Amino acid sequence: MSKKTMPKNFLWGSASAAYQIEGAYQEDGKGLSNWDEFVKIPGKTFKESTGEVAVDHYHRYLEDIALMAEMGLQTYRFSIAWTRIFPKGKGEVNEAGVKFYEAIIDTCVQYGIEPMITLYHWDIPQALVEEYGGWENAQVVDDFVHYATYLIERFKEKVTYWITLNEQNIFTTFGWLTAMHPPGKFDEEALFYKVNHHAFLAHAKTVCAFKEIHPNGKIGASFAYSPSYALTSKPEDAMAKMDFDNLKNFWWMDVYAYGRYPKTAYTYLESKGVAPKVTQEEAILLKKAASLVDFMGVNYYQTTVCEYNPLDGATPYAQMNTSGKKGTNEVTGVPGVYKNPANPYLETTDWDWSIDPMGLSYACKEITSRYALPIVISENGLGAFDTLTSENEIHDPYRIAYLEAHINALIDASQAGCEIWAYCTWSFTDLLSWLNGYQKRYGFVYVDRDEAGGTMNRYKKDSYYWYQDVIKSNGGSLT
Ligand code: GCO
Repeated sequence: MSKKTMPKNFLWGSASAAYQIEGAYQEDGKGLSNWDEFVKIPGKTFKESTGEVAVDHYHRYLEDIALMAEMGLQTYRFSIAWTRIFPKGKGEVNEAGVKFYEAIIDTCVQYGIEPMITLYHWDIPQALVEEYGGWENAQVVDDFVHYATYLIERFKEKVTYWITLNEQNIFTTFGWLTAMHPPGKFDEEALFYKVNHHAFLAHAKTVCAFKEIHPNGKIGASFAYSPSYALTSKPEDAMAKMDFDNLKNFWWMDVYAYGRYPKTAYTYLESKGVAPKVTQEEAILLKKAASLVDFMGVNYYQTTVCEYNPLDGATPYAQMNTSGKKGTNEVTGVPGVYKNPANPYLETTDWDWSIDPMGLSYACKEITSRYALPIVISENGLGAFDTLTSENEIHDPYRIAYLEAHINALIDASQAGCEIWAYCTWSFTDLLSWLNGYQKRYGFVYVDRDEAGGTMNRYKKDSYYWYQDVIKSNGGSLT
């Protein structure tokens, strides 16, 4: 048995997102979001699955949080649906929506679970998309800040940890480059960088306002960080890795932590005519927010391999494997810069995501030495097919093995000097996978439902009891 544990105040948690769990998509005054509309387009999601009912958390949150408490969970990260608070994105507050989240927060607090709020997990009010194009228009910045500051004011007494944007790199890549998420645009590179610039400004203004309203609170963004490795020691591959990092990782993390874009990536994008314009006032705002941010939120799932890409046509904006059939991923890359082949040393999930526990340690060390910021692992987990036995049990040794290896890597990073505040697994209950329906399961708690529906009954998986021991022993129970 390992004697290695995490520091005393460390928080063991789990995470979710509103659209993926709540359902009740038109209840109690909720407005429609971009996702409520997008899933209606045939062929966009697995078997046309939607979050209209999701796993019915809206009506079962008491049961779900009681399960968290019984497990001993120390923090619960969840997102707020903007459309429940401001159904049209701005204007009148929908008190029923606020009350729903207040009840979640109060229930967590009563059980001694630290609530952690994500302000934006991809569901922008459709009204703002129709009025001015949503994230494509700079108007979104003030509407977002208005929504965010309303919630910070309202919940500042009860909630310490706040995340501005979840995986800005993913929702913008899928929204404007690969057409897999709303608004479903393909290869709109200039727009992609513009949208990101607006998102950075919304994040930055929120961080600055937060520090005025809630000086003792902690705030950061959650980035989907996929550290990169060079395929070989060929200098061309090393350069491909560096260019990839600047374009695909530091482009976001440098703005959150330093308040500026990486220079060489910016110059390259400028030469292509797609770099975002940055005014002097914006540059000051981004710098100020970077000096105030408390932590780097990291969603960690996998690492990426980089290889030099002569102009031989790797698909710049490849579609992801959404079939759950291994080996169907396309190779992505930017001709002349890099491409991302599979890692010959790593196993993959059924959805072709590489499994790399050491990559989590790598991610933490890179952030610590590059930014000297504390880290919140806001997501990490394994999407897999699970089976409910006739005794209503779920044996998921693969999930336990995955999490155990990743937590061991996290402890290594902590002992190497990284300041890690929390670890949230993805996810607590099974939930809707945006593109993969209900078949791709991440939870400690199995939900009896598939694309056609189900009883919605909850069943504890083997991993539920396993994580309970991990929490109780602060990591000391790991082998
Ligand atoms: C999926 C994804 C998501 C994300 C999460 C990102 O299968 O749909 O894995 O569940 O991990 O929403 O923040």
